[in-house]
Amino acid sequence: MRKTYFIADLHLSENRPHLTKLFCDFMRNQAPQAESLYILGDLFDFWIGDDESSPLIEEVKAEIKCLSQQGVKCYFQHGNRDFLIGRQFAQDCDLTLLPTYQLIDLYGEKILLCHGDTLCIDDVTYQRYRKKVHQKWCQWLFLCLPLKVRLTIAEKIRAKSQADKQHKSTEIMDVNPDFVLQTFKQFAVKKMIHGHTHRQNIHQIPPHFTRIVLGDWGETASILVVNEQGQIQFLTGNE
Ligand code: LP5
Ligand code: MN
Repeated sequence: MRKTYFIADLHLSENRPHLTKLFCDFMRNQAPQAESLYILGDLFDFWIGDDESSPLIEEVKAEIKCLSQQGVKCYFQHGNRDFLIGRQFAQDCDLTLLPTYQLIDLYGEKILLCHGDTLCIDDVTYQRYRKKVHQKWCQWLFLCLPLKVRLTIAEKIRAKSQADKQHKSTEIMDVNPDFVLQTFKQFAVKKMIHGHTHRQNIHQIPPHFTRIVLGDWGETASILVVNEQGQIQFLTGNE
């Protein structure tokens, strides 16, 4: 049966090699059964430019390229940690980059895809920061800096973010329900899939909306499967 996989928030890094193993296992054993794979952001723990290379980065690129070559169409939407993934990375592994909001036709059903951070509008300090780092000139300037300097800046941002998060409530760091409703209406859809909040769930929202939240990867993988009959299932990678 035809099916499509969705994943997000793997946060791959050299510090957590078991995540890379989970990813490689998924890409080799499960992903080839799908017709498309959507990665909805935060594949990497952070990304400071396509010119960075490491054994982890090369391994991930090779896995995606190998999957693409098997005929599985691979798509990527930026997360708040890897929004600097660019055309070079995508080209290196035959990945199609998607905009912040993407509508897809999934077996006859219109679905909205996004990372999820843009739905968290109550997190005012984050949204203010996001607006700044999404400015083209700011990104261009950052990418002109030597890798070592970029890494230092990224570490500073990560530390500040960690510190700030201690003072934010879980509600503030979740999606804003009114804004979610507004987004459903704006895109004229009844179903959306996103990640970011790490709160894997399927929310039925009256009168007829469905918000599917992808889980993050940790002890196990978190994979959403939708088949051609519209059946939805979460897998952990151990199936
Ligand atoms: O990802 P998570 O869940 O930990 O936190 C997010 C929000 N934090 C972030 C920051 C990322 O974690 C780290 C990104 C590293 C990017 C590397 C490249 C950067 C280049 C930029 C140049 C163009 O996204 C967090 C949310 C949380 O999700 C829940 O939604 O709350 O947001 C914050 O905590 C943001 C802070 O409130 C504000 C941060 C201001 C940082 C300013 C740093 C200044 C230092 C500059 C040094 C030169
Ligand atoms: Mn995120």
